[in-house]
Amino acid sequence: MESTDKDLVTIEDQGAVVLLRLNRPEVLNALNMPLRRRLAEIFEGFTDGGTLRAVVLTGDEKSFAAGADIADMAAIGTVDMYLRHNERLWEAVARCPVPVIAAVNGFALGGGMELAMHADIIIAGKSARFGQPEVKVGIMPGAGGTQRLLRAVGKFKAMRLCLTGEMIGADEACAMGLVSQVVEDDQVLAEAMAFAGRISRMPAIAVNQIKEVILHGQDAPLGAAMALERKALQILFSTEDKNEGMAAFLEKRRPDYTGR
Ligand code: CO8
Repeated sequence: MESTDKDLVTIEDQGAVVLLRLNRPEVLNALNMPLRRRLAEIFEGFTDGGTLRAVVLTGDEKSFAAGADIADMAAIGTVDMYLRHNERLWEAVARCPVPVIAAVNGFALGGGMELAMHADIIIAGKSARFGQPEVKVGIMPGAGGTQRLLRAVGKFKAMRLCLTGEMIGADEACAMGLVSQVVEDDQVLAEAMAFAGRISRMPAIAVNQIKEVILHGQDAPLGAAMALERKALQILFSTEDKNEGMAAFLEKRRPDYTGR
């Protein structure tokens, strides 16, 4: 049977957690336009307030994603690149209201590393390889590979990776702040799903507020970011889950959260 754009990302809906797998193994999950459009379409469908609590995004055992599809970019010029409005597709992933966990085995390069950096948590296998090799093909990162990376690891590490295009291993990526946790290669998905499961049992509005405040706060001046944090905390004082969480603690029982 002929594959369609729908097959480029497979979806396992497990209720509270949705698992998305990039599915172009023949090119190490290189991100062509149909795949990125499909990913954006899926992420646009994610809203809070329903049953969804976390998203796990993965590739396969050989590659998370080896970057934007070079064959797809080789022949296009500035106007075509502009008219693609790639930023709109990436924005859909960035705006996901619930935590996104990237489960990375193998290569996370170029646009693939940028996609991983759109996630809130990155869990990597020991053999995973990270890099921004765009400079080696005459371009540069364009979906956060300079800016999200800068914020994650600081100027000097970001410069090293972007200017040389060299790949680094998972342990080094973790040490520099690019990865949340390194596990055995065959444990990556299980660990990411377990992590998503843990988050899904937390009070949902608190989880969403934490994500929002960390992401918006990192780009704001400290005073404004602290005010944002304070306001978000104050909002949580009117949730049912705050009452339930504190009551459960005082009554020495497990909380039963409703997400309200
Ligand atoms: N694009 C297209 N095809 C690719 C890509 C890619 N990024 N990566 C791998 N492939 C293909 C190969 O061409 C090959 O296809 P074929 O079998 O038909 O020859 C197949 O995948 C397997 O790859 P290799 O044979 O090269 O496998 P190796 O294990 O020898 O090497 C590497 C693996 C090191 C990952 C190597 O494939 C490689 O260097 N790939 C390119 C990595 C790269 O440069 N990525 C950055 C691309 S540029 C980018 O991401 C720009 C982002 C800009 C922002 C986003 C806006 C769109």
